[in-house]
Amino acid sequence: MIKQQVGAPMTLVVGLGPTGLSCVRFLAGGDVRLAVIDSRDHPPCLQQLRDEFPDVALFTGAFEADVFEAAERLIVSPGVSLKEPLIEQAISRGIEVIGDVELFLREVSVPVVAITGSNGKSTVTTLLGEMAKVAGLRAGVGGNLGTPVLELLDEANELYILELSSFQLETICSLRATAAVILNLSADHLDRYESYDEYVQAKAVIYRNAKTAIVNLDDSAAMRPAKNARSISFCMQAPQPDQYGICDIDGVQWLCRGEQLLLQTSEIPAAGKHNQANALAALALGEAVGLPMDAMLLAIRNFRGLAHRTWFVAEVNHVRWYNDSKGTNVGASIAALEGLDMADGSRSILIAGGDCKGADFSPLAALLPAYVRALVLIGRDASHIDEAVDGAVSSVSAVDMNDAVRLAAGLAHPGDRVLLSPACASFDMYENYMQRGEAFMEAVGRLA
Ligand code: UMA
Ligand code: ADP
Repeated sequence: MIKQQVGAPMTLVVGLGPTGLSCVRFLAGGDVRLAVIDSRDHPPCLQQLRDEFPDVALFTGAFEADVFEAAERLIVSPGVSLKEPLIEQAISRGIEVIGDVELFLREVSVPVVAITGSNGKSTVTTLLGEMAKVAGLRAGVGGNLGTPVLELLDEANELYILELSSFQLETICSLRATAAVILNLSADHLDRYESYDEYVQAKAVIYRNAKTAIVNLDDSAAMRPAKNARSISFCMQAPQPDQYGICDIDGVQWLCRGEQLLLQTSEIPAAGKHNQANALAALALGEAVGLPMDAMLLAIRNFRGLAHRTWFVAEVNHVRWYNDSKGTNVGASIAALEGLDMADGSRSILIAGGDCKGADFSPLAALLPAYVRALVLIGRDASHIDEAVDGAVSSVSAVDMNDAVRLAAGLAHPGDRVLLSPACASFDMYENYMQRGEAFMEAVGRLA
């Protein structure tokens, strides 16, 4: 535990992960006195702070009341809940409590695209970034995707494309997005929110003051644009004029805008129907910021999707293996199962389980008999899934990923898919979803 003198009033950066460090880098050198606090004993960016800012006061190991009481402003990282008692007390004292995205928004005058939703955020953010690149626009792309927004600041940027989590949306007040979208809504982070409605309310902030709201017509919960905003809609059916959707022409499926046929769905390299929805959302966002259609369509044709998201790994003995380790909530795993379904009688073996974040698995359990031949359970909260499934499909438990892959290989029939889409976070077994996905792909590699 590191403790220093609290001293005179200061701006307190709460959290010393990449976000906290980006805030210190941004604020240091200005006329504010800075301090940093993190409840972890060894926060990830401790050494960088020490090296770059040896004079900034640092408190680690616990949140101490006297440090918060000395603060005249808090910059709170997304991993820290605003319901932390000392943060609640600061809010009731009336001091400013904001996050890194708010600091960023106060600096930026070029258009900002803001992307949230329970699933598909990283995919749509990256795809829109590719569209901008093909169109010759210089865009800063990041946020919850990985690069903290303050690290994107560059006067040469003509556009910012930001993935924003519900946590980040809780600490902003200056967002006036040129285009904003809530891609979809399904339960997540119920270990941090008291109710699903509270989580939805956090997301709804993204449409506030948006110039154009992009609306998913298939997700009634996600349709909450501000009353006066211009909107562009998308859906997975034949669209109305000025909407994006999917048309069936003589058995061939097309992405279209109204009656204008844009691209056959078979030309989209990213696997699964949910990636067709992601392409439609990106097209609508791109239109709202004036990207040319040709550039957007070329980017879709060249975009294979992101690693660990319904990512085709290999075909072994006529069974196709998919890594969807980023399927970390129930909605994502449902989309992956539905999205990969071939409607040809083949089935999926689903590998699921991990850290469940307080999730209710009943919507997934209800769907399993339609898509899943058998379930292979991994991780700490496997029993929660097993209880929800209650024998509706057969399930086996695996001790680790190698065991899960071995069991799944034994259960699959020729023509089936094996899908790692855990519907859970990875932190009980791995450092992150990437490490989990790599472990899966290595185990599949050994099979092959
Ligand atoms: N933590 C503490 N004590 C502290 C501060 C943090 O225990 O004092 C813990 C938190 O509980 C959390 C972890 O440390 O689990 C990281 O928190 P952080 O605020 O330091 O986060 P960063 O490492 O800066 O990363 C954050 C986002 N993380 C979270 O929102 C938890 C990253 O999203 C994001 O890429 C990064 O900022 C840049 O914007 C990750 C994420 O998991 C990918 N996001 C969630 C999701 O996508 O579901 C919302
Ligand atoms: P996020 O950044 O919101 O977590 P990603 O683009 O990383 O979203 O995708 C995470 C997972 O969400 C994917 O692995 C897939 O299972 C699921 N997914 C992707 N796009 C969609 C969508 N449009 N609707 C529902 N689920 C999706």
